[in-house]
Amino acid sequence: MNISLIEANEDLGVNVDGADLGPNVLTSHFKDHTIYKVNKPKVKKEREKENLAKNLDGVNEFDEELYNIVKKVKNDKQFPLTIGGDHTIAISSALASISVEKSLGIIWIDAHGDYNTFDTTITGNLHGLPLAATNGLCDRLTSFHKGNFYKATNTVIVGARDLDLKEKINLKENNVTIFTTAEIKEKGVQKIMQEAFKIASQDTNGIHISYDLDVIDPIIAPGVSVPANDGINEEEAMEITDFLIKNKDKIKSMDLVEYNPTRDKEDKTKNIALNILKKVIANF
Ligand SMILES: [Mn+2]
Repeated sequence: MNISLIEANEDLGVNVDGADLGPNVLTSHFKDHTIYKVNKPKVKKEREKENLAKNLDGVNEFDEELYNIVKKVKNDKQFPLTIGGDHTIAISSALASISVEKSLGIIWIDAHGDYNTFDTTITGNLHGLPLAATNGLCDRLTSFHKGNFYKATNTVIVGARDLDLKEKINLKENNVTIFTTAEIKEKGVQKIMQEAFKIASQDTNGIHISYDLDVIDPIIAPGVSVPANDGINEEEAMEITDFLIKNKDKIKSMDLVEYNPTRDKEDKTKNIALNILKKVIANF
């Protein structure tokens, strides 16, 4: 299938700067592909501790523009591969895809749950909310979206190991499936991904994949904004990628997010991200 790359140059969802600089570094290696760009609005980043919806207007302005581009790519019968950026960019890439496909499941490959709501967030950094937003639990982040949301019962997190207390309650109450990093180590990538695909595709028209680089261990991929120790290794990251390729018929859209070049060491994270992208672009 023809892939369109979309640079989601955004870091307003997180306190740490620099995730907006990642996409362009990565897409510069794929210049013979169609590349769209969405840049973050020129606003001053809100950082006040007591503000529990930091940069809400900026994130919304950005996401609405990205939503329209991903929708256009889908309607042009191209495959949207959105490259972030902090993970708030997936609110719009995922919802744009389901607005065209009508019914989809979602697999969120991430060390974090990203399943806080405005009622449970402790930091007010909005990149802790996007998965809940795709499930329709954060109205203030999805006003541009008309149509179905992702059902929690078709929502799967793969690689979780750093969940907030109240976020855990949200996940449990909504029946989101979680596969931890420990379960990947114990059962292997194949088994976990097979199970994840089964749950996400149950009674849907396909799957949106959102791949956060912080699922990988920060010793080998330090270039992310919020690293979490004891992650998956490079082999496992590539095994996940190979699984996606083998099952590409079910996949309707994908993100690769959170590469932060200002945090990287010796281009380690960049090289892993490029290997994932090269494989996906060559094989989808
Ligand atoms: Mn994330």
